[in-house]
Amino acid sequence: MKDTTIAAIVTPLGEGGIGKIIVSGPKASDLVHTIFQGKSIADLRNAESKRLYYGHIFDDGQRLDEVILNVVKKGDSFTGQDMIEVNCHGGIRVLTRIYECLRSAGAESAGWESLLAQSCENDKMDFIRKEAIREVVFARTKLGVKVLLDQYGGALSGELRKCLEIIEGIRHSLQEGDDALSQKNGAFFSRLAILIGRLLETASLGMALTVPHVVIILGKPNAGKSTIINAIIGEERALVHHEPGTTRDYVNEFISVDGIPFEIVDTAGMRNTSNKLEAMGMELTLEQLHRSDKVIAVFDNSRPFDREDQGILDILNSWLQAKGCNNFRRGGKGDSHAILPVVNKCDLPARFDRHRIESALCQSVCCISAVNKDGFADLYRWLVKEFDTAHKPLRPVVFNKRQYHLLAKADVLVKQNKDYFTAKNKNSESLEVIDELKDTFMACLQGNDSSRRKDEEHH
Ligand SMILES: Nc1nc2c(ncn2[C@@H]2O[C@H](COP(=O)(O)OP(=O)(O)OP(=O)(O)O)[C@@H](O)[C@H]2O)c(=O)[nH]1
Ligand SMILES: [Mg+2]
Repeated sequence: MKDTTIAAIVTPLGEGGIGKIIVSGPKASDLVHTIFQGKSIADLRNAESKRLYYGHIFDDGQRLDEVILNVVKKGDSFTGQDMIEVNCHGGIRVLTRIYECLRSAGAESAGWESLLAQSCENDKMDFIRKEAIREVVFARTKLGVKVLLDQYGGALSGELRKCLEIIEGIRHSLQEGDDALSQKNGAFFSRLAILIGRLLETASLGMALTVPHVVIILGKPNAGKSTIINAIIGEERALVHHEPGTTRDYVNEFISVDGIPFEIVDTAGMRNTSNKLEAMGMELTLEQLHRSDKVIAVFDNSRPFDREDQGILDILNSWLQAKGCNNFRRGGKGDSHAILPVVNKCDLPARFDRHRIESALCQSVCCISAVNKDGFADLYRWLVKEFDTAHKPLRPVVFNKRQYHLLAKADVLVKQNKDYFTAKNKNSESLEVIDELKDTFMACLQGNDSSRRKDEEHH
């Protein structure tokens, strides 16, 4: 890839004032030179770094657009290659025509993320910083942007480097072979364990910022699920009707609570039915439930607990069991993060026995009135209670599964080998463990093929 010159459209393809294509690679100037006529420069290959050049792009003698080029030479550019930004007019036609010209001139077409890959390849940034800046583009909340920019700035990478320094310290004292150092090693190991532990604790926040938790609204027909999603979103998004069985298709929207993004899904009510369309809606509900991280289970205060409500409890029970094997997101803090029982229509006289739900789910219910928009503060508090939502500038935060798994692996290695290292007899196996720890941290910092693939799967 080092010899390739790539061209990437870096502004969204659509209508807008300006469009930008970045050409990056050893032949950037040669390539752009063939299609550019500058006002103040005859040969673009003589251009100075970090300067703007005004001119026109030509295709077969035909003027395509007026442009401003930003020329950045290898030593100054973020990709670590010669780079030319072509700033042209916005709009799909203009941008794609210039892009085609660049390709005909010999540039290889690439997505904007390839520029980040080039930057990583040329050691302009480490893999974690690259992951962070890539995620900034997808961030849905201000908090997400702040936390990710901190990681782009090097907060997490810096912490991992600290861990690597500690590991090298342990290696050094092992190689010295001095027994007095075993105490020192113990202290090193404790410090390492603390650093890793702290990082792992940040993962639930970081991962929820990059991959929003899916929250499903589940309940029997007519419990008020669609009224609830409308109240949360603040607009009449889902159809509300007094007849049970109104919602057939599911409705999903993104919301932000204290800076944490959530995808919230309204579903068809669950009950026994002979209506084919309603049954199909319920199939969709189960599919959505399958991919959910959290459930708002809605019960109707104006009606007694019935078989349909029992049906909801049964579904929740199977869902919890199915989720049990993969509940790291909830950090092992129990299931109170996963299900929120909500009793809706609390503006009406109570005919529902809420204690039944409380004893079945071992959790107190949240009473709301969706039509009056009452009681939602508790619901929002529940959504974010597992997260530390205060932004602490420059705090290292783990923000994807790849990083989480590698750090979890390092955590296990440290915990398993702590006593072994502080014992007096050392042998070559100790050094092997040190090497493995180092490899794990390096993989986290620099990425490797298999972990990259895993990371790319989640988008
Ligand atoms: N009094 C009162 N009525 C409510 C409340 N929430 C919803 N309703 C009414 O309950 C009826 C059903 O509301 P929906 O939001 O359509 O219920 P749903 O759970 O989405 O129903 P399905 O889509 O059929 O499963 C409507 O007539 C709503 O106006 C509430 O808090 N208080
Ligand atoms: Mg509905």
